Amino acid sequence: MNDTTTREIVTLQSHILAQQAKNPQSTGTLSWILSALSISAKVIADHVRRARLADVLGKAGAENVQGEEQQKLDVISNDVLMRVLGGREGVAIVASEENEEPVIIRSDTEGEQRYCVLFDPLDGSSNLDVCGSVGTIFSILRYDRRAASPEESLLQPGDVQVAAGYILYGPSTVFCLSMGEGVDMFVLDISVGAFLRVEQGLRIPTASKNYSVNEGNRLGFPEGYQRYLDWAQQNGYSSRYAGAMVADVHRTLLKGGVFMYPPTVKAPNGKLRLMYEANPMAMLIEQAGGKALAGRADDGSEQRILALQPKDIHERCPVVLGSPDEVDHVTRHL
Ligand code: P6P
Repeated sequence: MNDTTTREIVTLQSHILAQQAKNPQSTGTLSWILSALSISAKVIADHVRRARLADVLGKAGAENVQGEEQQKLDVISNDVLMRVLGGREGVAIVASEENEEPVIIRSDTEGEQRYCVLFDPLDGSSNLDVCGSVGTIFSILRYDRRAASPEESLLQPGDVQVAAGYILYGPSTVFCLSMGEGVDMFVLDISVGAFLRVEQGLRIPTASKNYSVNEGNRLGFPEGYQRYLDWAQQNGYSSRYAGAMVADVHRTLLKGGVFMYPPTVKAPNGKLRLMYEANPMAMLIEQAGGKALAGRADDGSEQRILALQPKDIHERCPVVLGSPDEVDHVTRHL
């Protein structure tokens, strides 16, 4: 048989169910949450594709918790995720970059495992006006009923994420997912309305001579990062930067290299948020064989992003992630 007949067609839905079947104790609650993210992604992808035509682009007039002007599509994407996830029994809490406070959906004190879903509904949305790639980033944690408050149950380190991933709205709509056993990649086939699996067990290249950082902030970087950039440019590295984390991380995952958002004068802890940007991306990169650091810890050791203990759901952290050899080249200079 030729490979078109042997190469099975696996949808995201059947992939999720196959993962569930591996765990006899599984109740299917997590599968329902992941399918809610899939449906949300299809709806958001349609809005993004038609944004200019629907004249939805432009400022919504409001600001989010980060003081960033909200694009109308930020609001729409946030609403879609809130509504679709809110309808899933297994969701206890939803936390979004766009909402100051988490939304408590169900806070019963006993019963089956429920989950917390954290997300950046439309990351890089400023790219929308220029038809640049944007994305949704999500992180799923177990709801901890023993926590002092529902908000407290969100403050778990990235190492205990149950699943994480992103959807990239670009020339095609790509859904990258990890449930703790590697990284799988799906592309939306709009003719059938399903995400089809195109990569299973994705591995990031060990090394690749390119880096991704906003060099406009270079003079505000700590010296070690500036020394790294000097070294990279003396060693023939090329630079790629889309200005949307999902696009930059997706390229790094597929092609290798290193993506960084170091501390800057304006953002001493970096600009990216730990809970719903750095942690989910760090899980994917480590699951694909890469490294994901927040720079160096106080004792000089490498600080894994996934080991950070969060203190606030909107806190920020520096990010250096990508191919293991390329992350090592950065940390060697820090
Ligand atoms: P800068 C988009 O606003 C975002 O949150 C990330 O998606 C992206 O990596 C970063 O900020 C870009 O920030 O300062 O380079 O424009």
